[in-house]
Amino acid sequence: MKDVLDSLKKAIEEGQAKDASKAVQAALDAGAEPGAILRDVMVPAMDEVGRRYECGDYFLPEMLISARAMKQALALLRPRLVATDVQPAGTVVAGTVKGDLHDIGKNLVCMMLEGAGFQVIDCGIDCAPEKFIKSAQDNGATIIGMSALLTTTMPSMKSVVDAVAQAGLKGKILTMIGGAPVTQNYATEIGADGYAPDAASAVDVAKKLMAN
Ligand code: B1M
Repeated sequence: MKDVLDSLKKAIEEGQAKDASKAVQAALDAGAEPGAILRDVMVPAMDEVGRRYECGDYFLPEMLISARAMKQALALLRPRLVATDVQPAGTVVAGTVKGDLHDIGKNLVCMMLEGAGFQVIDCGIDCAPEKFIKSAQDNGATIIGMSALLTTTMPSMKSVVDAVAQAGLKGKILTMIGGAPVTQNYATEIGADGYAPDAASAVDVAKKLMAN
């Protein structure tokens, strides 16, 4: 099993999409738990890609092909992470904020929420405040979940929180934020209702918000 997981990590780091998918399938066939494959192998592989980019070993194209390998491998895990027979726990509109194109973390959060029985409306990437709000209103959502991976796009989260208040929806539509540079302090500072550091805790936070 260790060989398979090592080859999965290497395939994502090196952007070998076919090898990554084969390795995920092999790991699943060998009985590996989908959440553990994700947490212990695939997410650390993307962290390594970020580290290589930061120190100049990788450039944008390498990051892109690693992201493509990650996405294809994730597609194989998706059916195992998303339950189908759970009562709807609430509706969440989720998206990556304006100016930001990173969507792997956001997609994972969507999958985990769906797996926990939430109906998830995915607004995609580069999502403007009006789009978040319109989608929440159109779909009767209780929570807007925002993801940002860039320090430069974090302020877009405040724009959404402010737009919810300006639309007179504060308390009716709750806001929840996450993403690598985002912190609980930042959530408190901008008046977001919730913050989660990872996809698994995003489910706990969404459940807490629904219970309030
Ligand atoms: Co970009 N990028 N990138 N990138 N990229 C980072 C984020 C960076 C940290 C790399 C680095 O320098 N080490 C850096 C940001 C620096 C900063 O702002 N502090 C960076 C940069 C600089 C850039 C560009 C500006 C590069 C350039 O053009 N010169 C550019 C910006 C484009 C834009 O958005 N406008 C850019 C572009 C890209 C690609 C397109 C090539 C690609 C994204 C492809 C895609 O997503 N489809 C990419 C990638 C792949 C990365 C890294 C390597 C990996 C991100 C990732 O997918 N991580 C990243 C380095 C890193 O993060 N280590 C990097 C795996 C994912 C599972 O984790 O998204 O953190 P993450 O999600 C986690 C949690 O954060 C949390 O749960 C998830 C799962 O546990 N979470 C939430 C996320 N959203 C949440 C929402 C919630 C709750 C929890 O509630 C709603």
